[in-house]
Amino acid sequence: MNAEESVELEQLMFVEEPMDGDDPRVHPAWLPPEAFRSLGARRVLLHGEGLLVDTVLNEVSRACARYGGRVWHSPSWDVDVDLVLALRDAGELPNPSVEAARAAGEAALVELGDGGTLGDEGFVLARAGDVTAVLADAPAGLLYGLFHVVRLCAAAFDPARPPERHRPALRRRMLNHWDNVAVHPVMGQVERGYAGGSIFWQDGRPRGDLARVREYGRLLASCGVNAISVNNVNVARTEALLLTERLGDVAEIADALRPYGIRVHLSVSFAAPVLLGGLPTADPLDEAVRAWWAATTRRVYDRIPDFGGYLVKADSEGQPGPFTYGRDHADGANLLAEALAPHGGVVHWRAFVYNHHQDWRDRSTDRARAAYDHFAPLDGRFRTNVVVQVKFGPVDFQTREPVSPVLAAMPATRLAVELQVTQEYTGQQRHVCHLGPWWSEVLGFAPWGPGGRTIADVVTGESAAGGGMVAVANVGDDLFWTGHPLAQANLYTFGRLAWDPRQDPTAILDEWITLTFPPSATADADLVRRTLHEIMDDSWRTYERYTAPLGVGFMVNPGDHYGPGVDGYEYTRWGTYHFADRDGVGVDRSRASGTGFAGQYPPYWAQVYESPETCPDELLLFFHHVPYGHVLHSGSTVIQHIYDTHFAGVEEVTAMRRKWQTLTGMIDPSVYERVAERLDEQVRCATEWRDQINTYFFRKSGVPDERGRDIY
Ligand code: GCV
Repeated sequence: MNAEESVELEQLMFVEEPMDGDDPRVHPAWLPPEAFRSLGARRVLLHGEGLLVDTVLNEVSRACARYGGRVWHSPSWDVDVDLVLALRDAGELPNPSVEAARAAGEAALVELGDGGTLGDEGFVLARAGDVTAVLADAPAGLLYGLFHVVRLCAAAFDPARPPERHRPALRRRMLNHWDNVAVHPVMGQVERGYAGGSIFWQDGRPRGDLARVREYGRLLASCGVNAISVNNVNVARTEALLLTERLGDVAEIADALRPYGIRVHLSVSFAAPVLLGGLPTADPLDEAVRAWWAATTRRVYDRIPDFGGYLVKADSEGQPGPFTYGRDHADGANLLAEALAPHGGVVHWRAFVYNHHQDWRDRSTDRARAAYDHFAPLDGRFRTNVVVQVKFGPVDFQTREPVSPVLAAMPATRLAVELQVTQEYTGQQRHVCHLGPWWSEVLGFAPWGPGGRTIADVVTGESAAGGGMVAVANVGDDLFWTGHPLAQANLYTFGRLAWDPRQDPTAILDEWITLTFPPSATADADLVRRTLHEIMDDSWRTYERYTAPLGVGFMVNPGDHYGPGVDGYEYTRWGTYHFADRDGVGVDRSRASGTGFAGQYPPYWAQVYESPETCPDELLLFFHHVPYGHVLHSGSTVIQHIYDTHFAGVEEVTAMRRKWQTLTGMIDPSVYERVAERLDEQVRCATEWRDQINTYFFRKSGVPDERGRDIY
């Protein structure tokens, strides 16, 4: 590709009119102008009023201006159109063929049953004659319907397309930003952030680039996210002030995101009544504390009427909480829920509570047990506007963990599952690690046994009254939003799975590829699609292969959590041990001889996990301490499995890099270069993982590799 061609390709892929912030050009992620080509070439009628309808109008107008289509926004127009986007209660349309499409949508709704309602966010898409109709009960439904049309491209206008109704399975689809307002001396501007600074905050102040925040809202709405918290769950002094004197900064973000249907939530400090209110206590049962929260919350709603609610990390890793006052977490959560209830707000109360001052010599304490031990006994005591937010695994976002038993232990509580889009333990956006398959596995897990209700069912709840899905965000002020351009797919996938947790992650990835690398902007669309699937589809399992084996977890460098550090946490206070010795490795969490964690599951899995004979291979070392010669279900021994997977993992990463090289000249050169550079690092780091893990276990066990490969 010559320089001129490369400039042309770049122009195609980047937002042409830069946002009005500092950054002259920001990668458009999965919404490049080209993704709107099919829509933008059509005649579109928009019917309805409201803030989000205006957003739809802007989107359609922008697309039509670029690709030669036309848009009308008025019921009085008697025009022939290809697409009508209409609110159902917005009155009849004068044009007979448009009205026919609308009637087809109404008929489809009746046929699809369920009382013909679409709710706040649903929509129906139907065809009649040459017209496609998208109908919704509320403006947000039209916005989601619009992005559905964008995803479908030409297929949205296929005369044979049958009617379809879409409603989100989960009411709240939320991202948590671990962004600090003031730069933290150790964690920086964004805790566990791998994409530069925060898009909201910089050096103790708002970043002031609301254009970028708006663009972020647009990206999130297009994949279905409808809530975000804007500051770290570790709330320090400056961040605590967002609740009171710096509330205006939060209101500005809320204003920027509102047109995309995204509500803003705030992480608050449980000690706020003391820190900010000057009270002598933050005891949840103290009357003055209750009054302080009620008054403070009222002021929040005066300023931000659609404020979402509070997010709280309490009694965990140094954050204050109800334990200080001899109260439990239901007392703590209910205090805030009571203040939020009159305004329709919700408190997300995290179940990530454990003792982070453990002694590695003492095997009676098991960090994996902690969330269940603290929370399961409280089931039924939380107010209805409390969502208990549970990390998907019992320890901490590892590449492989069993699903948290808390998610099966609190039937009378609204539960949300918390995922980690930011790749703290999964390659820190330097490694390709597409997490969709992992999240799907978690969501599809049936804690009461195969064929029973799944985690997706739990978080959906009856009539979508469950707690929803939450994830820690992975974006920053980086040109590509996520550092690694392919990590954008994790953010997109989270949104789409939160909309419908039963979707196939490979199909979601395919959507992302089509949007991000539109066929019309690529020299060889099939090659690009195929290559991206080959690189990304199985990349989480590849990452698992070259890092910590068989579910043992945490063999990372302490502090930054990047790269191999087999004994990095072995003698620390954090409770994350592997207990490798000359005879074997793994943590005995059985009831019979171990910590008893296996017994926290309902009977089916409690029994499966209890014995090394029945425990699935991939979790063996999470649940059992076994000899290196233990034979897995795969037929391999533990030690040979360690060697084989680590050699295979590096080979796979090397192959990924080779495959990526076949895309030279096919895609935007800046994306190509950024990914190429990161793949070099992934190969380097995976090699380091392989050699350190293999050498460590060879030295411990003395067992040679059956295939005589290099171990140092
Ligand atoms: C925000 C892990 C991370 C911490 C994080 C914590 C949490 O321990 O390493 O940085 O703190 O999880 O989820 O609260």
